[in-house]
Formats: sequence, structure tokens, C-alpha cells
Amino acid sequence: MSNTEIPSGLKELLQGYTVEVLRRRPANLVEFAVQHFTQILEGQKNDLKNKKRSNRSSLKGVTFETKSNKPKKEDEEEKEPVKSTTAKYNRRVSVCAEAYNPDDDEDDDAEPRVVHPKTDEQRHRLQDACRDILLFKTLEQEQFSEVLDGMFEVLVKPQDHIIDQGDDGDNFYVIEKGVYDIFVQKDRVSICVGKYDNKGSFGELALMYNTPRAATITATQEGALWGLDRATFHRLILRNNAKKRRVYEAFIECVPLLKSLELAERMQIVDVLGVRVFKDGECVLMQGDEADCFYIVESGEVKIMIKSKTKAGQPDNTEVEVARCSKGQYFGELALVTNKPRAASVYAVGETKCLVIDIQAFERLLGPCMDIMKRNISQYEEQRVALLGSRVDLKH
Ligand code: 1OR
Ligand code: 1OR
Repeated sequence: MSNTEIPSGLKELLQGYTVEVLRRRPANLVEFAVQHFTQILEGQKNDLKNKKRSNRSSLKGVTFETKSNKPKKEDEEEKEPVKSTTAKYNRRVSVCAEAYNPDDDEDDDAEPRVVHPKTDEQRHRLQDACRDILLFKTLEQEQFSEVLDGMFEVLVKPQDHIIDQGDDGDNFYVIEKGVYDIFVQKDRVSICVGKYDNKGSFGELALMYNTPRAATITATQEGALWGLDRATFHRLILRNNAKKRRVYEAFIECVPLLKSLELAERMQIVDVLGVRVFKDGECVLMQGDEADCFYIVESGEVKIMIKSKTKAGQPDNTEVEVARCSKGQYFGELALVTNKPRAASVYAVGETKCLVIDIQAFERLLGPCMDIMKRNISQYEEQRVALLGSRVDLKH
């Protein structure tokens, strides 16, 4: 045995697996090992492809093709969506938390700056579509302009596959219009876990973490998207994300709701969050509106107001203050958890800064905090009875 040579890398490989097991506590160690090592293998293949790609790279113009007309691979029939439910919070697609560090990648600097010329009309539509994109919210004006320059229009038809789970990541997409289903495959069954309805963005994960696509995105109707190529995404968005991690690491550590998360999981939240600043008295969200975001107060304060009812039970339009949230506290979870309209309106008290997370990231990343949120939601019910005297079931 004394002559047995330990292959280089074996120790690190096994240590990496052990750390992931301790971090994620999987029920089935063997199944988890298969997933873990497959992900590493895919990463190695991707690295190889990326190297080749960047060697070949030249300014190519618009090369995007939607995938509906691609011939299907042999086993692809089984990838087709067969079931549509919106089972929540019990699924976590594992993405490596280690953010790709753009500063390490000299190839990105070597890439020529991509500019897709646009008409004024296109640029207006693009600006509209990008206005509320959270990943762009913390960019400096100059970086944002570069992002807009680098985007290219993609028209889609019903049933087009924009992204297929397991593929390499090529582009990030912003939705201008159209409805897109999100499918996640597990145990060879594809489940519809959500949709994008005429707004939002997708396709950031594979580019951020250098992992295979975590979901399949299909168009349900004609639509229009704006794509951003991988190299430009790396150069602008990931550089900005590295900065965001530095800025928000300490704050996010102190948010009580997120205490139960691992550091790496908290950093994944930082990677996708946006920042919004509200003026004194400005409405953050409105009772009765459809919900698509979750908020954490970074600084300042918000007040929660509920429309009271007349004696006959009719809503009158007077609002009653029922609570306040300040630094480190969260709001806007209720509508996301219950799938109902906003239960209250929220207004800034003084200038207030909020971190904003979209519903897909909320469902993907905040599952482990769901028990705490649900406990607080049952307290809303008790408070509602005490404050307004009406018992309305706020829970699912
Ligand atoms: P991507 O580059 O991995 C697929 O390509 C994209 O689907 C992904 O980036 C996200 O932008 C988007 N889990 C993983 N990816 C999701 C999810 C999701 N939703 C949208 N995407 N979950 C659904 C949450 C509603 C969790 C499912 C277990
Ligand atoms: P949302 O998504 O419904 C409004 O949007 C948010 O206000 C809600 O999520 C909660 O995060 C937050 N009842 C309902 N929503 C409340 C309450 C509340 N407090 C904060 N929010 N009650 C106050 C309990 C002290 C009961 C009111 C009668």
C-alpha cells in the first residue's frame, strides 16, 4: 500500500462532495453524489467549450435562433412537458453558489464590445422592457447603456423553446412581451413550476454560475425578447455582481429572516437582487395589485396600510396603518405565498431603500425561510382580528 499513488485532485474532489453533503444534507447520498459529480463534469466540459468559443470568438452579429425547429434528440420526447402543476417550495434546483468571478477571466476583456444597431423605435421598446429588470438596477448609467447596446431583438412563436434545461448557457433574456412557461424536469418528468407574464427576465443562472440551464423556458404565444450574449453579460453584469456581493454581504448577514440560510445561499440572493429607492410618501405597492416581488428594507422605513370596511362590510377608502417595517425587515411575502393579490398597501416613510427579489428567485431561494414567514403570516391573522375585528383567512 505504501507505494500506492493518490491521483492528484482526488482529495479535493472528495472534500468538495463532503462539504456539499454537510451543506445541503441530501436524503440520498448516492443520488446526490451522481448529481454533484455530473455537475462537475458538465462544468469541465463547459470550460473546455468556453475556451474553444473564446478562441474562435469574433463579432458575429445576431446569431440567435429559437429552438423550436431544431431536430429532436433521440431521448428528447421524454423531456417534453407532461404535467402542469405549481407545486411550490419543495423543489430546489441546485446551482453552484460559487459565482463566476469575471475579474479572473481575461478572455472577457479580450472580447470586442458588442453593439447591435437599433432604430429609435426599437431602442424605446428596449428601454421600456428593461426599466424594471432587477439585475440592471444597480448598474451605473454607462454600464446600463452598454448593456442596451449589446442587446438584440428575438421574435418568438408559440411553442418555441427559448432555453432547454441541461443546455449550455448562451444568452440572457429580457421579456418585452409574451407569456413563457417555466418547466423543471425531475425524475424524467417535466413540471410547470411557473410562468413569466409579459415582463421579467430569465437565463441568468447558467451564465452566472457556469452551470447547465436549470429550467426549460417555452413561449406559449407570439412574443418578443431581448437577448444579451454571454460575454457581455459576464463583462458588465457579473462585474457589477462582484461589487454587489462586497456591498451587501454584511447587511444580508444581519437580516433575521435569512439567518437559517448558508452564507453561499445568502450570496445567491445578493446576486439576483435589485435596489429601489422610494421618496417619502411614495407607494411601494398597492393593496389589491397582483404581486411579483418581495422586499427587504435596507434603510428608512415603510408603513403598512389596510383599507378599512364600513359597518355593512363594504370597503371604504380610508386606510388604517397596521404596521411598520424598518431596516432588515421584510414585506410583500404574503401575496407570493398565498398566490393572492396584495393584502395591504405599503408607503415609504422618509426616503427608503429596499432590496427587491422577484417571485422566481423568491421561490427558488427562500424555501428554507418559509416556516418563519408562515408563522408570521398566522400572526397577521390574529392581529387582523384584534385590529379590524374581521377574520379573513390570509393563509393558503
Ligand atoms: P438558467 O440560465 O438556468 C433557465 O436557464 C432559467 O429559468 C434560469 O436560468 C432562470 O432564469 C429561470 N429554478 C431555476 N431556474 C428558474 C426557475 C427555477 N424559475 C425560473 N428560472 N425555479 C422556479 C421558481 C418559480 C425553481 C424550481 C425548482
Ligand atoms: P403582501 O404581499 O400582501 C402587503 O403585500 C404586505 O404587507 C404583506 O404582503 C405583508 O408583508 C405586509 N396584514 C397583511 N399584510 C401585512 C400585515 C397585516 N402586516 C404587514 N403586512 N397585518 C398587520 C399585522 C401587524 C394584519 C392587519 C389587519
